[in-house]
Formats: sequence, C-alpha cells, structure tokens
Amino acid sequence: MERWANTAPLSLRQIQVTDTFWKKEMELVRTEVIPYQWEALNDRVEGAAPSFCMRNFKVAGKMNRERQRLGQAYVEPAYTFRGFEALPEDPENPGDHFYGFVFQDSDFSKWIEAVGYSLTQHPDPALEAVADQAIDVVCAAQQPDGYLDTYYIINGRDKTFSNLRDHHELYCFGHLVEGAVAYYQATGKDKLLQAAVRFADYVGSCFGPEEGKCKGYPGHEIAEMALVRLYETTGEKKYLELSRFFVDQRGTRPYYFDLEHPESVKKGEENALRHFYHQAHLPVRQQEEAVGHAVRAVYLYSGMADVARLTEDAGLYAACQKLWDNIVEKKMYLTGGIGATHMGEAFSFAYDLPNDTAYAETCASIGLVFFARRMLQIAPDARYANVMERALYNGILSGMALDGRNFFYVNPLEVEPAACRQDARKAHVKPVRQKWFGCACCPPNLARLISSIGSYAFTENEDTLFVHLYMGSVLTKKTGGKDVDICVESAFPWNGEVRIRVRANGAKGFKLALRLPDWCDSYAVEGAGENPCEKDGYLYVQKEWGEEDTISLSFPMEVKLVEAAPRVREDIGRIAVTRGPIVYCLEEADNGKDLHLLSLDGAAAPAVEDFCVCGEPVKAVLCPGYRRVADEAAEKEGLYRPYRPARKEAVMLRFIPYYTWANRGENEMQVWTRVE
Ligand code: FUB
Ligand code: ZN
Repeated sequence: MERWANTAPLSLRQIQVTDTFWKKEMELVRTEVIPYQWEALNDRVEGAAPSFCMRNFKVAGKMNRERQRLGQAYVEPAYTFRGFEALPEDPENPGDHFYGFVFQDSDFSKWIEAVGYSLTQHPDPALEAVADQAIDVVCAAQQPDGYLDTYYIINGRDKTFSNLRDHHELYCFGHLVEGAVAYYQATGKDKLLQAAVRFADYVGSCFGPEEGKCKGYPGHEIAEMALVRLYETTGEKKYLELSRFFVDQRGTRPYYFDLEHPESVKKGEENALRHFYHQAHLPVRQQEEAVGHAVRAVYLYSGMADVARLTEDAGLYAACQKLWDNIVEKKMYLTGGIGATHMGEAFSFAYDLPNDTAYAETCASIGLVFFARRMLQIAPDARYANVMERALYNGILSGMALDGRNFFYVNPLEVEPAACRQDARKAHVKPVRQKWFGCACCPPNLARLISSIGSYAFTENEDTLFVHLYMGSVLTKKTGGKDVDICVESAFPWNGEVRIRVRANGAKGFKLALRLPDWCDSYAVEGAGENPCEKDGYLYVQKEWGEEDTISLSFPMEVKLVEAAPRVREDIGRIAVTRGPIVYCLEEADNGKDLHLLSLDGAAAPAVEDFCVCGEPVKAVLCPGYRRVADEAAEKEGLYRPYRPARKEAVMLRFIPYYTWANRGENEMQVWTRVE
C-alpha cells in the first residue's frame, strides 16, 4: 500500500442527514425504538418478560451505598453463580439479586449510545434529561476501583474476570465505552465517559503483557474496537495498547480459555476446534477463514482493522483482508447476512448458505458494516462500501418492521411459516417479527447503527471527503482551515440520480471521492471538472472550485437477475432479483401460496412498478413467470411417479424489496426463485 489512508468517519455533529429514506428510519428509532427500549430496560412493558437491566444497576448502587455507610463493617458478597440467564424464583419478591443475561448491562450501553447519536440529529431536552438520570443510576453502581459490571458487583467481586470465555464482562465493558463516548461526543457531558475511563483503567491494571497481569482476552469481542475509540477520544495511548494486547493475545498457546476451563479440555487431545467459536484457535494474524460465532468474529475483525490502521501494522491488515475476502467470497448471503447456522450462531463452511435454516443474525450484519467501515478507513476501496450498502439496505433493515415496533433476530431467505412450527431445525426462524427478545441484542444494535448512519456514509481525511453511500445530507468539512459546505441530494435506493452541491469557499486542494456502485455497469457525471479519475471504485473529483459547484451523477438502476456460484448447492437453478442496492423477494401476499411452484422466465423483460407495502412507497419488480398447476391424476399416483413435463400457467410475479417482507402478516417468502 502506498500509504495508510487513515481516514475518519465524520462526526455526527458535522452532518445533518436529510435523506428521505434514512431520515424515516432514524425517526422510527427516535420515536419508537428508543422510548420502547427505555420502558423495556425498566421492566415496564406489559406482557413482556422483564429485562432487569436498570434494576441490576440500582441494586448494585444500593450495595455501594451500604459499603460506604458501613465502611470496614461491610461484608462483601461471596460469589454466587446465578446462571447465564438468572430469573427470580419468586417474581413478586425478587430481592437484591442480579437477574437477566450475564450481559444485561450492555442493553443500557447500546441504548445510551443510540440516544447520543439521536441527540446530534434531533436535540431533545426531555430525552437528554432521562438519559442523564439513567447515567446517574449507572455511575452510582461503579466500584471504588472503577469496576462496573453489575453481574459480579451483585454476585461477588471475588470472581471478577474468572470466566472471560463465557461471562461477557469485557463485552459489557466494551459496550459501556462505546455508549459513553457517543453520549460525550453528542452532548459534551462526560460523567459516563469518566466512568468508562475509570473502568478502562481498572481493566488495564488487570490485563496486559506486564508480569503479574492476566494474559486473557474477551470471550465476546468488542472491547478491542471500543478501546480504540476511547484512545481516539482521549488521546491516551494506553487504551490503544490494551486493545492491541487483546488482539495479539488471542489464540496464543497455551490457550487461555483452556487454562480458565480445564474441565473443557479432553485428556490428551490437542484440539483447537473448541476455540473456533471464539476465534481463539489461532493467533489472529494466522487466521484466514471466518469461523465461529459470527457477531464475535466481525467485532474482532473490526478491532483488528482499527489497531492495524493506527499502528500501521501490515501483517494485521493482511489478516483483515484475508478474513474479509473469505466472508464476502464464500460465506455471505446476497442480503449481506452472515452466520449461516444457528448452531453456535456461527459461520458454516464455505458456500454453505442454506436459505430456510439461515441464521444471519441482524447483529452479525451490523458487525459486518462495522468491519467494512474500518477497512474503508484504511484503504478507500469500493468493494468494502458495496458490501456495507448491501447489508444496510437488505439484511440489516429486514431486522426492523416498517413501523419500527417489531424485530427479526434471524433473517432467513426463505420461509414457510408452517415449517417454523413443525420442523425443529427451523425453530429459530420466526415467520413474523417479534416485539422484543429475552436476549435483546439486535433491536438496540439496530438503533445505534441507524441513528449513526451518517458516520458510515462519509469518511474524510485532511483534503478528501469520501462519499460511500449516497444519502441526502448537509455537512461541513474543514480543508486547509476553511469550511467546505456540501449538500447531497439523493433518492436512493429507488432512483440513481444524485446531486452534490459544493461550496468550497476557496479551500484549495479539496477533493471529493465518489463511490461507483458495483451494481451499475456505467454511470454519467456532470460538473466534475476536466480530469476526474477513477481509482478503486471511486471517482476522484479535484478541480478549481467556484463559489458553488454542482456535480450530478447518474447511476442507472436496472433490474438484474443474479445467480449464485454453482458451489452454493441451495441456489443452483435459481435466480434472485436485484435493482440498485435492493435485493428482492417473492411474498405470498402478492403471489399466492406455495412459492416453490413458481418459476421465472429468465428471458422475459422485467418491469418496475410503483408499489406500496403497508404505507411504504417502494419500487416493486414485475417478472413474467409460471406457476406449476396441480395435476390431479398425477397427485393420485403418490409421492413418486414416472417423470412427465409439468403443466404450468403463465403468471406475473411480483417481487418486493426483501427488507419489507413480513409486514402484511404471516406468510411465505423466498429470495431465490427457480428460473426457466
Ligand atoms: O452474547 C451476546 C449477544 O447475544 C451476541 O452478540 C448475540 O449473538 C447473542 O448471542
Ligand atoms: Zn443480535
């Protein structure tokens, strides 16, 4: 690489997202998800299982006050294992115990992170007041040494960091840091940031290469990227070093998780397989295949990319590139979903991408976007942004209903509702979105991603603004000490016309790098000056900027029929419909029952139709095709009979955007359709 690009996302305070499409999603998060989650965190949602999240912080805070009141006389609780998910025996009388999943604290952290981002786009004093009070509750739980994880504060500190593999302390720590930084950057208030710093210093006093410190690393990654964020916010290099320690320590011998869990080691068996789940089977620089729990994996790779960028570590960057390629070339669904199997919520083997048993957790696609943005920060190459866009408009948005009130954890590419109930292999697949989840990782992850979407659309370095996603926005960038004002107008994802107005105000050397999406074969540009040049999928525009310049881009959005590599057994003989960044699917509501009897005429010309799914105006695609008609005589012949060509009738198939499916009640859906 010529040099390390080291670009940064734009601060959300520099940008106002005005985009019709994304603004609506952000408004749903602001008006539906954030308030609902606050109620959920406080166990006030009627009919929903309690979260216990804020309650745990209150119990831990109460214990702190007792400790202060009693001083020496205070008796620390001895560690009591209360299970990965502890529920009260007597719900009427839960007492001062920890309840919920061991990582329940992280729900608050994701919530406050989303609140922070949302406040940058939509100031809301009432919400800020609620958030400040929540922060008071959380900070009151912090221990004198800086430790802040309610599971161990309540159950007994003597076992702190004794089960890194399973107990998510460093995961909760990472989320707390992410939330605290976001809230500080949005509001300038540093109470939670100071708490996160104190916790980080405590973690730093326990882990590291120095003699006497623990040589472990997180069982569920995220601390790696969170520590980098803390370093970038505070300028304290020790946080970057701690992140690098966690990254490099992973997978080294002896396996830390074996030392921690000798009971898991089968006698005489030198077996790295059991460490795949945590990506701890090999030192990360030697890892070439994405394995194990998919969310953990992409969170780790994101942290690796951060550390590689900041330390200009070519070896680590090379590992990130190999892992990226492995995911995108062998293990990713067309929708940007990753993690094909529910067994361990994990990556499966190469090209194993079943549609109806897919796991494709919403959080995993979100993590893929984190990884993509970090790879873009190192080297602006459109192949990362193309995947980011694919995941955002498809496998991530499918996680939330059009009304922002129901969610998918699992995002399959084919659903027959009866199978979800009758086939235990598909029990993880829900035919309709759910209100919330006991393990509520996905909805708040969606909230924090959507409300910070502007920081994925653009990155910058001193002289260049990189436009990765065409998203209506108004933003200001500094170049050579001068402000450049930029206004992007776009009707993505339905229309590929984009206008960018630039007021460069005499800023010399300012450049725009405009992504050329992989889904269009040609494009047109006007107003880009004499010599715009293409590099790594971006059009670089550098010109004598006037008082106001307008650049117009036109990306034709044609309907494309896509096939998968022949090695993907599930998709052979089938095609998927795409248009621009949108992946389409057939839904029973438009095409009748038994979608498997439909086939598409691959030679016929599809048409685009203005359509509405539950009030959401979209572009649907109409394709001529066929429906196999019942042959009553043949039916009587039983399960198997001599082959004869099927009788079929001509039909018009309507494909709707995948992210809009399951908003019209329970019904069948499929992305991959047989082609004639
Ligand atoms: O373990 C914490 C979160 O819960 C993971 O990221 C998700 O996959 C879910 O298992
Ligand atoms: Zn999740």
